[in-house]
Amino acid sequence: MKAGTATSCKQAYSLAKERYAELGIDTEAALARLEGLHLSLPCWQGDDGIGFENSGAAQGGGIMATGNYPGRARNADELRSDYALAFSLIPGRHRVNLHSIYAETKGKVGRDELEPGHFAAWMSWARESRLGLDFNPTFYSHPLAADGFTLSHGDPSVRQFWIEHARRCRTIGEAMGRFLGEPSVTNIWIPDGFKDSPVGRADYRARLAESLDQVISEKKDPRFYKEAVEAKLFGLGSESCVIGSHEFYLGYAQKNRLMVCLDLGHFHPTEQVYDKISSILLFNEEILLHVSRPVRWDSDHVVALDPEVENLALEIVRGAYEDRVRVGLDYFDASINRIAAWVIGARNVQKAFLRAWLEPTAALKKHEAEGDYTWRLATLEEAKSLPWQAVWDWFCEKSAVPLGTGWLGELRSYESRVQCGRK
Ligand code: RNT
Ligand code: ZN
Repeated sequence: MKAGTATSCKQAYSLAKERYAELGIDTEAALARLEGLHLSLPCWQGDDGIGFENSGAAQGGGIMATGNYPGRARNADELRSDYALAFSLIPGRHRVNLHSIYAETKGKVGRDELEPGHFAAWMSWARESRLGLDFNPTFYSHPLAADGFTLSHGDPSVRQFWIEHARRCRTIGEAMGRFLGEPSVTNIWIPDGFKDSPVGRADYRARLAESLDQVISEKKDPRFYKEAVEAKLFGLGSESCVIGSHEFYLGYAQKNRLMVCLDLGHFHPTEQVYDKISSILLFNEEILLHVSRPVRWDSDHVVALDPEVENLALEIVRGAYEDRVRVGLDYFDASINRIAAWVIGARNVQKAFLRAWLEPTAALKKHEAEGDYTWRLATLEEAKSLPWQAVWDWFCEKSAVPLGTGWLGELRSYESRVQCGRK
């Protein structure tokens, strides 16, 4: 960056700092909190969710990236290289969210045979790059998931295969956390469901609960391991009934003290996911988020700085839930540069949180409690045009990350040097 830009960025920040101080808001404290926000970036955004398994099974479970932008990562080295560029363009320290199909196995290894060693290169790289790791068993794009059922399957041998897969993934998730010395989150999402209305939904749900009981029966070390279960409203091919519904997993998680994973695309379009947090956290210790942007349906668009995401951040900050919410991103867009998709989405989530930490929450709560809703509305609306962007720019500047769309230059050069050569 040019020296002049750096100076004006600092000056703009000083003015913003004063402006916020007049409202009793400490911008330095907000920046320190932003520094502590570690986002988990989905590996599936880097390669359209295909993975390295080469099982020959078509993509399944309703998971399909659309778009034909060139430069998809085709192997783990390419994916790590792309990730490295993304992390250099996002301020702060973050996490990599892996699925089991990103194992490096040198030859065919079944999902019911996976071991921590198949993720050794990911683990060493994460440690060297000071990144966290999170993990997911993969219950789709596999011949034994082709009929749309896995842990709730009517055939005990199919169920057993998936139970074994999930058990192994828990061991891998724990090994990742142990290797990095902090808890890694393993998240279970299964596609099981019916295109048309089923008659025996209760049987399927009972089988899912039984399978999960077997999956989680082995105790894991909480210093290195956390786990979540992710519900869904509907999917491609499971439009009429999803076995792992929100009620199913909320109950299961509360009974077994697991986290629920709330994906922004997995609820009715008029439901507000942020409104669920303060209820769930009365009864569960933690929540995992899959921040996504559903356009008309669970479309998994790149996260925008939109009201849904702003309200999510505000709700977490207003409830002082920062230590009880893990923030993952979940989308797969193949119509734009895949690295840019990571950068844009992550920076938007960071901006939403920064804006939330710059809100005069205590004063708002006080006036609200006194019934002064006029003050509340006036202040909330004025807060929207406070100079938060100068604080954001300063955060990027301090983190040696390009301001504004400045990162596009580096991205374009990498795209033509590296990504365009991939066929
Ligand atoms: C699918 C879920 C799930 C996946 C990833 C790839 O609807 O959102 O989280 O997106 O596991
Ligand atoms: Zn998700």
